[in-house]
Parts: sequence; structure tokens; C-alpha cells
Amino acid sequence: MSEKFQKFILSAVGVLTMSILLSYFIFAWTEPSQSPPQGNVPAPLNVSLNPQAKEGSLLIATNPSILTATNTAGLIVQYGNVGIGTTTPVAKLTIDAGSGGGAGNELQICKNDVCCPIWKDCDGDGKTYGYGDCDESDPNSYVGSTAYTTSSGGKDMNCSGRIEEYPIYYLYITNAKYRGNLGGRSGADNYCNNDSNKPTDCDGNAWAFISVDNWDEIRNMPNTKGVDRGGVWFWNNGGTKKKAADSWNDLLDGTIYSPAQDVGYSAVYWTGSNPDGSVNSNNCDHWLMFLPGTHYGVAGISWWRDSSWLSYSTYDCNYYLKLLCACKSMSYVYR
Ligand SMILES: [Ca+2]
Ligand SMILES: [Ca+2]
Ligand SMILES: [Ca+2]
Repeated sequence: MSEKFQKFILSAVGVLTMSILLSYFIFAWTEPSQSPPQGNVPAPLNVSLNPQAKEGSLLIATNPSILTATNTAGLIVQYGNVGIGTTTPVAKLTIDAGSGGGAGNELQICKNDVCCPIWKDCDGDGKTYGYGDCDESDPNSYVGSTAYTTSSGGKDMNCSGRIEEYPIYYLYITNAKYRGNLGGRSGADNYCNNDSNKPTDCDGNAWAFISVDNWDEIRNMPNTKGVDRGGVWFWNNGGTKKKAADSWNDLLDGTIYSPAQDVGYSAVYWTGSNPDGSVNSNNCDHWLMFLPGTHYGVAGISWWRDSSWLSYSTYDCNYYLKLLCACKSMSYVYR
């Protein structure tokens, strides 16, 4: 066989093989049964502009580690409406409960294991989620509530949106008695600070709960003594305590919860004040004088919870009366 003929045979076999392979591929292809794009894989969820449906449930954001200080969102629908029970939401959020029972349960908020429809007063405090209640599991929690807890992990009981910390303040009456010449503000404060009735858990210095002059009135103590207006006030007698007021405004509104006698005090005590905490002109000349028959001072009394607790009667500065004192405790309330 010549070399030329051998090459011819080899190329002929190659062409025949290619022809058989090509015909196999041509006849093996089946055309799509649906017109595009059906039957094709949709574009990935994160880039597609097409509406996409999924028949099964969809759970998202199931890993809490996705939440960071800058990303607190688990789901954002930036544009368009959201429908629940409807495919045609007409508002930013449309909930269609359909017909039948369960009215009012279309939207409820669950807190502390109590689930409550937004229209319903589940805890009986007279308010609903739509009108001033932020916690339907607790009748003491609502907008304007003065209730509090004593643990830092307490509740937002006044529905302010945060848990605030306020000091507890004590009121006490001195063991010792004094004439009206107390030595002015500094002298009176010293008497309170050194009295045996000063509570053991006062946080720092105590001070005399008296009005001295127009610049040093009881009602100005948030400024002159740094009193926190949100603080809670208790009578304290040797550790026996009873609440006097929920706040600074509550303390000076004319009545208190309990009189001093509820913790065992029985006394008349210098205050020099009117019921609203303003200075009374009878203040033993700014607590410097005690000349009989010429100087007088206003005093409060331990028996009553009305305005006489601060402004009971006027006494000659020559009398020996006790002294009303206050201090900030080391304890706090949370609301
Ligand atoms: Ca309620
Ligand atoms: Ca409530
Ligand atoms: Ca609060």
C-alpha cells in the first residue's frame, strides 16, 4: 500500500467518525416545551427585578449575629405596601382578617408572655396600646404612671421609652430641739448632718428642709441642693420608712402620702415655709434670731398629711422645736 493511499484511508475514517458524532448530538437535542423565560432558572433573589413567589414558608434573619450596633433591622420593605391576608394591600400595611371570628386579633402585641390586641385593655389600667399603655401585662405601667421598680433591670413603667434611674430621698426629724437661731443655712444643715436621727444610708451630707430667704427656698432645692425632680421621697425613722411622695412636684403639691407620725415621729419642726415650699416671712430672721415676742417662725407638724406637714403654725423663735431634714439615700428607683 502506498503512503499516499494510507493517508487517504485515515482521513476518510476521521470524517466518517465526526459525521456519526454530529448526527447523534443533533438528534439528541429536545426543544423547550415553554416559551421563555418559563422553565428557566430565575435571576438570583438579590439582583432580580422580577416579582418572585415562593409557595413554602419563608424564615429570614434567623441568626441573631446579623444584628449589630449599626444594623438593627431584621426586615426592611423600603418601597411599596405590605399585605397580610391580602395580595392587594392598599396601605403601607394592610391586614385583611376576612370574615368570621377573631375580630380584634388581627394585630396584637405580646409582652412578658401576655398577648393583647391593640384595642383592648388587657391589664385593666384603663389604657390600651393605642392610648397610653406600653405594657398590657402590668396595670402599673402606662404613660404618666408614678410606679417604679427597685432593680436596675426594671421595667419602663412610665412608658417613656427607656428605663430611667432616680434617687430615693429621705425626710427625717432631728432628735434634738433648737431655738430659731439655727445659724442660718449652714448652721441648720450642720444640725441635720450631726443629728442621731440621720439615716445610716444617707449618701453624703444631709441638709435642713427649711426656707431661709428668697434665694434659698425649699422649692428651689433642685437648684440649691441638686435634688432630682424625679426622685421618690420617704420618711425615715431609724430605718422604718414610709413613702411621702412620688416626685418633687408631688412632694410640694399640698399633700403627702403619709405623715411623719406613720414612722413614729411626734413633733413640731421648723420649716419657715408655705405649703408650696416658698419662704414664709416668719423665718426667725433667716434663722439667725430668737428674741421673744419679736421673731417668729413657721413650723410643720408630724400628725397630718395635708399642707400642715410643711406649714402648720407660727411659733415664737424663742421656742425649742425640732428640725426637718433631708438627704439623698444610696438607693435608686427605676421607672
Ligand atoms: Ca392597659
Ligand atoms: Ca399597663
Ligand atoms: Ca421609663
